[in-house]
Amino acid sequence: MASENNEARSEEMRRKIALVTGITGQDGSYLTEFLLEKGYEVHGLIRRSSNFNTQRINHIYIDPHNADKALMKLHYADLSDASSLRRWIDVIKPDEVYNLAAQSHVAVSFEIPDYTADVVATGALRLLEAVRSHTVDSGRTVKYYQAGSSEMFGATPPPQAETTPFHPRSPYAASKSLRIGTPLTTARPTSPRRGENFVTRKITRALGRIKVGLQRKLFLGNLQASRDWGFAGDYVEAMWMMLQQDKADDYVVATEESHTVEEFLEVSFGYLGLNWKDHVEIDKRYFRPSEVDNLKGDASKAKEVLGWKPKVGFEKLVKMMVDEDLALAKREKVLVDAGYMDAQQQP
Ligand code: G4F
Repeated sequence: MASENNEARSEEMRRKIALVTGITGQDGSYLTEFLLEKGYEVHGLIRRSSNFNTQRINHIYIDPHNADKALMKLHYADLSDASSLRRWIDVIKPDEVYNLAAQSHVAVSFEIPDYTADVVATGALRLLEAVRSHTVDSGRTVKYYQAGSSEMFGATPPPQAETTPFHPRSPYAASKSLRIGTPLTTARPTSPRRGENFVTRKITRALGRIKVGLQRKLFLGNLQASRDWGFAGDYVEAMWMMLQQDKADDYVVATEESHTVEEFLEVSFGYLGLNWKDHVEIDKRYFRPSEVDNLKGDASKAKEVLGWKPKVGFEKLVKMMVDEDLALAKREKVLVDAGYMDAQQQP
């Protein structure tokens, strides 16, 4: 009896272990910071690439030789490789698995639809099967989080809630819409760590460079698309909250405000005292074969059940991104002026 109690106590005191796919991405990096703060040991699966792709997590990386402090550990694996997924789950024995990995660019998914479906849809299935077979063989319980996407709602008019029918408009959205019995979360996170070819970051990155004189023009596509953009740092908290529930379920995570790309331009350029119309040109290449016009989430369930709410609103988010990208452009300018870096050939 005493030893059973001791075992239960040491289980309670043990660090929780999380496995994160897509750890090098925007959401993966914020989630890892959040989980480390909560005292987790975090394992990330990374894809092999000839260039290092760990820029977003370098600031929290501690060399594994420093064993006591290195609580984030990275392993090579791939959502297209089932055996690597099963192997790492057996080795790591996670309490929680967060599947954030994806070929996540909607426009690119029209160019590489097979690959997108393989990683996003079949990849999720492979990971889930690895988790399922691990739990069957080991008798352990593993909680699993699957990142959905507001793109799944596609052409269905807003507001979009958990019961809203899916109407995907791209290979990416169709791949995310594969339902395999897993609860999903649908959100649209952005931040200063957003990839530079998504519209919000493309705008703030160019704006910083325009402000310091490294660029004059910015080429964009459809400015009337409207999106419910929220801060990725807020959204990862909702992911964690979902896995602390006893029952798995679907949640829409959203700010419940929608803004057009044009509004994003107005707020961001206005913040630096510039008029976007002096710099933005429309390039048909950036229009999509089929567009999602208006996304605006209804997050009442996440608010009620999880007690979650966003802390960063639209204007604050835009300004946060502009501040970071202005600082980045200023550093770039110093290097260019000193001859340590080539000025990118921007119009
Ligand atoms: O920034 P976007 O490329 O992101 P999109 O398509 O909304 O998808 C992102 O959010 C989804 C929901 O969370 C994720 F599932 C997905 O993985 C990704 O993270 O485009 C936003 C809107 C689109 O309507 C697009 O047509 O901006 C419009 N847009 C206008 N000009 C542009 C551009 N998009 C990009 N990427 N580049 C442009 O020049």
